[in-house]
Amino acid sequence: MRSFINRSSPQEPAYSDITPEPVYQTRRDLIRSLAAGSAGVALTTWGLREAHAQSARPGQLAALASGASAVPGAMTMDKPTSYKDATTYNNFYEFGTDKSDPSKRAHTLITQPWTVEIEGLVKKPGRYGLEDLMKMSAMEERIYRMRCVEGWSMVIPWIGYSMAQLIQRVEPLPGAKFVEFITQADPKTMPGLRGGAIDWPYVEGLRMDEAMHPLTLLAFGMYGEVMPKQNGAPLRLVVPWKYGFKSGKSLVKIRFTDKQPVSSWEKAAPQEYGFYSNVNPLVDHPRWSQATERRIGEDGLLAKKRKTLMFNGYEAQVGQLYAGMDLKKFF
Ligand SMILES: Nc1nc2c(c(=O)[nH]1)N[C@H]1C(S)=C(S)[C@@H](COP(=O)(O)O)O[C@H]1N2
Ligand SMILES: [Mo]
Repeated sequence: MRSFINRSSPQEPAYSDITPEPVYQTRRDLIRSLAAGSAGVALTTWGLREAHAQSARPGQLAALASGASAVPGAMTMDKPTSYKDATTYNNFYEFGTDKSDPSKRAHTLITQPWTVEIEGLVKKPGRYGLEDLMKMSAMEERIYRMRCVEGWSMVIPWIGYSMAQLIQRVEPLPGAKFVEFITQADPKTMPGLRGGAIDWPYVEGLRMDEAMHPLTLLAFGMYGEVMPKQNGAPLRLVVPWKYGFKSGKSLVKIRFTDKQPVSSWEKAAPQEYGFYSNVNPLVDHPRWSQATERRIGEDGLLAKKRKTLMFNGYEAQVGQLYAGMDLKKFF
């Protein structure tokens, strides 16, 4: 196995030792709120959340970065997207295909109680409750660039822990080569399920080494509060070097397999969406270029498009996962 797995060994300093007080406080509030069963309840006022987004400017980020996450690449210096944009411009087809649908309709999602079924090639399969999952590892704040296949991007301060922590706990068997992530599909609370754009439930997949990479995050919150429903409450995947759709929301099942999973988008349009879906400015989508992107919040008349970076700017961290692969073939 790769050496980065050792990074999450138990002798790591406690989160409270390496974390500036405000961030530590935020996490404590988050955990307390979730433990009290009030998932979905905003922990701070709208104004404070905006202040959080505003305060994460480069000067202050340096201080934050040294404490919030020890994972290389986990704290981008880019200015976070406003909370408002991040929670009102969403893709969550279970609630409709319009960007504004999830913020209007996802309130019907029921996140309590919530269990995640772990199954397949793993020593410790079973149903894991949300609280148990939350306590499996110390959480930290990560500020990630996110890039949608449609050509827009955001910068989001997530709260969670590396997916590797969960994977190690459930002990995959040697035959497990891939991990499948499955979203809840409840027609009673998810009106978008009537739409036939994709087969439900929403499925995503990663190769085992991708899932184990420390940047791959199991996220329970963002902007210092529990995950808003439209962003994938109560827990979701976040894979910052891949197009946004690889980051499945509202997960209910995690399956370890020996076969490459077929993701929902691949199934719907295999010529447009491959299994890997790494952010790659050199490989165009069949219907548009992937060379540039529009950063949400910078879309004034004078705003220039940004150049999309290889692996969304995480090449130093993840490039070695794809060494020797033809990325035009494995797109
Ligand atoms: N279950 C589910 N997960 C999903 C989607 C979806 O439609 N359903 N959309 C994906 C896409 S295309 C993107 S760009 C991101 C958007 O995440 P955000 O709304 O938190 O920015 O979620 C991804 N995860
Ligand atoms: Mo997307």
